[in-house]
Amino acid sequence: MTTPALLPLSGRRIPPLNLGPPSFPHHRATLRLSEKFILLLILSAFITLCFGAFFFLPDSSKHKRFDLGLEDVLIPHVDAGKGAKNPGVFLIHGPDEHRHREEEERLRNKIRADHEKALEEAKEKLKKSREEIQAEIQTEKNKVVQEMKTKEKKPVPAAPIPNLIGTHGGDPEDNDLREKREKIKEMMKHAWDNYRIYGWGHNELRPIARKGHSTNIFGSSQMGATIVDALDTLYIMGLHDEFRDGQKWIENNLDFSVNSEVSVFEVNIRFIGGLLAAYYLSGEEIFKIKAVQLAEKLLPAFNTPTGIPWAMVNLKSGVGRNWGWASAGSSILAEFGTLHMEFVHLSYLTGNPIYYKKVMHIRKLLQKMDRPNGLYPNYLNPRTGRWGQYHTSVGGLGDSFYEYLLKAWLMSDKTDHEARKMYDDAIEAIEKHLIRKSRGGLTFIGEWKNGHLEKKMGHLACFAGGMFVLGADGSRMDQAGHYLELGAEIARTCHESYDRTALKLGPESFKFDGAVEAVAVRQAEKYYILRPEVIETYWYLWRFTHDPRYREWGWEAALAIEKYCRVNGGFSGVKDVYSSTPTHDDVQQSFFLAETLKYLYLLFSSDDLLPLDHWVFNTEAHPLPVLHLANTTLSRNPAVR
Ligand code: DMJ
Repeated sequence: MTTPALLPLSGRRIPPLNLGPPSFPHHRATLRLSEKFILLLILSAFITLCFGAFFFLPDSSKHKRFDLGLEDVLIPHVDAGKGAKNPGVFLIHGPDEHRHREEEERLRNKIRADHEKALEEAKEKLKKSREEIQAEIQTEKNKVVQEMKTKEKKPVPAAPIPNLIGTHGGDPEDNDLREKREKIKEMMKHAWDNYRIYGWGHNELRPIARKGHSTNIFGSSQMGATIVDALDTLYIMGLHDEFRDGQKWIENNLDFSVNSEVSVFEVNIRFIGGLLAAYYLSGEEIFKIKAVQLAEKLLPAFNTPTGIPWAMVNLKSGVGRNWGWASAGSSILAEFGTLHMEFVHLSYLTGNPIYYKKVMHIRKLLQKMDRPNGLYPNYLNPRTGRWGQYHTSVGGLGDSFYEYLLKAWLMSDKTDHEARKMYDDAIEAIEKHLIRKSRGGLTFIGEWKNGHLEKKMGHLACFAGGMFVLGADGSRMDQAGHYLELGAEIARTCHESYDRTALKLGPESFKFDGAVEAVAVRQAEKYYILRPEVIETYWYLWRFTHDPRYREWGWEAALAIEKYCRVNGGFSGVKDVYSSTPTHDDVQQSFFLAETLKYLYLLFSSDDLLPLDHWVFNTEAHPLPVLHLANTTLSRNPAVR
């Protein structure tokens, strides 16, 4: 799902990029150089003062040292027997007096020596040039940073790696397919190489301006979203040098202790999903460690009266809040409902049930709520636990919630029956109230708004074709045939939305209104931002039916992307798919590398690459292995994984 925050329409201002070095919470590391210099001067003046004052101290023979058994203290020599007010003051008389005098002298000498040494050191420091002092401070800073990094890399307890089948290969059977697959790989190289040159470390790339790009979903810091999102695609395409390059960047630079407010959903699907997939595919521990570190930073988002997380959380302070545009301060269904897969894997890998508990709590709460017409509204207030506006969609704001119900069941090796039931109930209501056939015979999924069906379908909703076929097996009353058919109809409609444009690329959303069918009407809906959903559906349809039309349609889309979206500095979205002279939006979205190119590559590979009975793709196309366990195991006994 993508919330309007991702869209240029949202009107939200993008926070300025933080181009400075990463900030660390350690106080010493954050002192500025000039402050250090001043402190040093004050310190040396203070030491000089103490040293001078030492010679003006009153005769210390009037003091006696007394061991209280806890620590050494100096006490005044007064006669407690004559009206002493202080019960803590004691007298020492007799033969011990000489010994105490000697001890006192020894201490005095030691203090004098320490002061002299400190003074010498301070003088030495002041002899140094400003540059030398700065260099010393920098070395000290680096040491602190290094120490913190080592501390952060604490290992995560080992969990048995599930059955990983089909992480390599997928060589297609004939030459034509092999060439197509190679072409997709070349497109990936072009996207990656340009990001590597012009946007490295930034979240995304501006391929025309040839510089980094970001949006508010990633907060204000450079978190290398494209690197993390692209890793598993690089891996399965066999681009191992590029993969290692990305890994190194993650090892040395990916830092979550930043004062930055991010989208919990986006960071979960792109970063945690991407890191977990990279971990499972490559076995490199660093990805698991980083995924767990990040997940810990997201947990404060769940501190709401209901346990429904905020949409955004500040990674440093843990303060959460919701999007200003969301109905009545609500959290978004597709955001808080798209955490399950990643969080269950986190509990599995760490043995810590907290992640599992958080997402199961959301599920239980949703189960208890009344649903108008059996439909889930897109908005839920995390303070009151009440629905916001009655708006239901299978596109933006709702989409991946339904996807994750199905995938929770699939990734539990089909044992999470509760999730399957919720999925079946939800799609029955959707079919009844939202899915219609146009006059021209195109099946579409509309949007339900306050009791009214809007005959508009978003590009995002096109993913549902794939979802219906993926969920066909195991459907209620064995309606597998029906759902295969429904998935195929959605694929056809979405293909039509591409075919009816000048560029053969689909608009952001399209209408079914009288004579208008599968065409965008408003100018603001005519853009294509390299989205994957239609190609994703072609791929699922291909896997389940092997009907060659899906490979043909996928190839049409690939050629159109190559022709109209490719620029010298990467790939860009286009502003109007109905205009034969495209204007570029100058953004190479990270999901283009994570999803669009991955689904295309898989479409021209054989089915033994990431087989669907062993892998479940998260909503950002990051493959996670099926876990062979009962879903209750994680909460009841974390030791048994
Ligand atoms: C991706 O980030 C994910 O697929 C998400 O679920 C929906 N939107 C984008 C791509 O369009």
